[in-house]
Amino acid sequence: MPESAINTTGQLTTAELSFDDFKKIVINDYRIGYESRQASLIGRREVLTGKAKFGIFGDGKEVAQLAMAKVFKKGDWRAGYYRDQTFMFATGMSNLHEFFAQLYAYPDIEKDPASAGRQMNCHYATRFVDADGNWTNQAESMNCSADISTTGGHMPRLLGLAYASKLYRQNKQLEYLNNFSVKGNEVAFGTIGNGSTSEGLFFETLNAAGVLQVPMAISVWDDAYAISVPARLQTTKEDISEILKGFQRAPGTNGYEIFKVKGWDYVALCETYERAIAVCRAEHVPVLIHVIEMTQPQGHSTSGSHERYKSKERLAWEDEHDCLLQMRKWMIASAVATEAEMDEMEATAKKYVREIQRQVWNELSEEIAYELNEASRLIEQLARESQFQDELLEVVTELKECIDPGRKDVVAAIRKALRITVKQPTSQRDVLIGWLASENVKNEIRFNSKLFGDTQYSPLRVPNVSVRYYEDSKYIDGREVLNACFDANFERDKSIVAFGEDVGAIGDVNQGFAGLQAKYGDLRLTDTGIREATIIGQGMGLAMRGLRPIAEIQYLDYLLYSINVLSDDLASLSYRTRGGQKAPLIVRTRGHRLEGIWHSGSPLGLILNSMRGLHICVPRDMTQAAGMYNVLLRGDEPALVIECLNGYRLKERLPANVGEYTVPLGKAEILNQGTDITVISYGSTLRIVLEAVKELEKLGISIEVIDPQTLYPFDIDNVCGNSLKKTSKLLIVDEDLPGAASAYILQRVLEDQKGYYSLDVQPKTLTAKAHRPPYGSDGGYFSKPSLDDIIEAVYSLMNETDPHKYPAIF
Ligand SMILES: Cc1ncc(C[n+]2csc(CCOP(=O)(O)OP(=O)(O)O)c2C)c(N)n1
Ligand SMILES: [Mg+2]
Repeated sequence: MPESAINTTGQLTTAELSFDDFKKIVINDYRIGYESRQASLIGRREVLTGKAKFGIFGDGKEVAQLAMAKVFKKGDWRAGYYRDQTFMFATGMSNLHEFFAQLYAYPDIEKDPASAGRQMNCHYATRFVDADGNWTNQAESMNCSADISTTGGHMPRLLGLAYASKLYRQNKQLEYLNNFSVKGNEVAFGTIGNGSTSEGLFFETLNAAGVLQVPMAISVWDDAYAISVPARLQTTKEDISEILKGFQRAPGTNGYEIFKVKGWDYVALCETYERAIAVCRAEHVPVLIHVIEMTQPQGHSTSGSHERYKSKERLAWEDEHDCLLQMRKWMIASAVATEAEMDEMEATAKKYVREIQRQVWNELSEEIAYELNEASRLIEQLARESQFQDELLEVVTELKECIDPGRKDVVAAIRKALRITVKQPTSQRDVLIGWLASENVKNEIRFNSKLFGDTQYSPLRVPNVSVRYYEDSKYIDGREVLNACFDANFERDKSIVAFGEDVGAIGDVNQGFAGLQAKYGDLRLTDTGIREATIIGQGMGLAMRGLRPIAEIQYLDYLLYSINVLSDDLASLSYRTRGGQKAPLIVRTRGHRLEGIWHSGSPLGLILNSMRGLHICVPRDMTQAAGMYNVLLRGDEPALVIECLNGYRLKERLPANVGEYTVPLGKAEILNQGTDITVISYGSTLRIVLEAVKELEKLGISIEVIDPQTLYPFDIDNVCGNSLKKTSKLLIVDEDLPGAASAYILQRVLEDQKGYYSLDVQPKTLTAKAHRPPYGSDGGYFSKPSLDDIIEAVYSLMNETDPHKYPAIF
């Protein structure tokens, strides 16, 4: 092999490389690969013996990852999947300690910085947000966006990570953000399994990156299987790079550079990655490296054995083409090392990995043993003075007999002891209660914290600024209020960008961004293809790299096409890294009061149930919406803002401080004071509820109308619950399905805010019908809550409490 084939990760230039240096590099590579293999083998055993729950490993994929690591530089990014441990070790973004800590679900960011024990094993992430919420210097580090388990689900994020480099290179106004980019010279590396290229997200990303021409390098690890399903049933022609040939760029066209290389050929892999990444980095051309003939020495995961579905011939072929075996053979044949030297290196590596595995296991076991002993001691003390001594001692015995005990066993034992002694309060029992409370605090941090970043930069901590008007402030179209708000924010903060379908040239279909592309350029306000999932991914990647994106989904109903990215990736990011990563993406869309099955516009139940981890804003008009954008653009947490589609042309007064004033998240507002019934609604239905106020007054009924303004967070100050203390009656008006967003609101008000205790009559929800509304105004009237429905619903609650005063209407 020519020496120049090996990139030296910048330590030496190829010209300087002596054969000895070259040997050292290759031997070091092999050692990393071999240690990684040992980690896979030991990891699987740890699962089979019950110390870990589940194992999925990168065996059979080692050599390609060694080659990929050579061209991965500081400032670069990875968005990949669960096979990449060798790459993570070779780049130094992870190590064996962290590998085992995650396998054992070690709930500690020092031990498992990727997820603090929250993610299954081999789900990688580097931490780029510190404990105070500050960004670390991404240009100075190698960066790994946090993996998710859904295969192919990371591809949209990869697009955004790559797109950030394009903006950093082309938009000179961003040079001040040099903590995030080295002048746009970074590459975003993606990895994906052959089977997962069947996912729509893969193809959507592929096309978008080809259009955008971003420095994105996708490696397809092709082991010819996706669990048991062979390539024949996955991929046309059984060959992903073959069928993607139309993406290959040609003179005068955009497109990709596509490479195909065998996963056991170290030399060819090193050459291929060097060539591929050079063009990707320099020219901002996306590349696809199809790595074929990979294997799975231990099968797919610990869930089953591949002997069930692979033929004897295939298994024999895999044995022979094991990438490390092939690399070893080549090293010996090329005089890089002798067989004896290899044997010795392997024996040392084996021992080394074993030692680390034991060390990590022991550390975790000792922590738990300490807590277990403490709990046992406290329960034993309680037993001494208790009439339930035998039962309590049995709890201790059971606890001590646990094989590989966990924190759940410790806490469960204490809770059981407290149940046993519930009727015998003693001071010792109080000690136990106190100890449990302090353990609960720790366990909450370990297992339940950081759904949101919740740092000093949280949008909930953005200082309040009241809206101001000039005496002669004009009434203008609602969309112009928004437009002025965006204009002021784009002027203030150069890192804000907005993109989506029809967002650029025409300034969105309702003209909120009108004229702004002409003013700020097409790098900041940008049209995209019809590709909702990757619009969100594009925004997520940008937001992770220090930009302030507003990703627009044209209408709320189309949000479904991006819900996997919003739910799996964006909403879980803070939680799954325990605050180690953030993506303050603002998703802008419009909905409500629409007509037509795919334009019905209010699936809030779906949103609330799938996107915990995003703030959900439902402004009733554009003034409120603008105030929310002013908050969100100054905070660092992701949010969805749903504007009222039927509000863009309604007249609103232009605030004097349109880019400054805030509408705080979670602050409900009473829009009409009343005494008889509390009516909670949001978005466009509020206008109808307010119309109903007058009609109801004629009927002698006074309603208190509350707009929560944001559904997450929901009414932090208990405005709704307090209102019920006065009215004792509750109606929720919602144009979502029965039992959807209205059920969420009920839970919040009745349970969290204890509104139940104020009620005189059963609470009521008035919602749309269970089907989607048909097209046409009549269809809307008979499907969504109308003025008449609202009046009658309120009236029937009054009728229920006082039928004499309020006889039934019909
Ligand atoms: C969206 C989604 N569908 C299904 C699964 C279940 N699943 C996990 S791994 C896997 C096979 C993936 O095969 P491939 O992409 O070829 O990667 P490999 O494991 O072979 O490296 C499947 C179906 C999943 N995790 N996510
Ligand atoms: Mg596969």
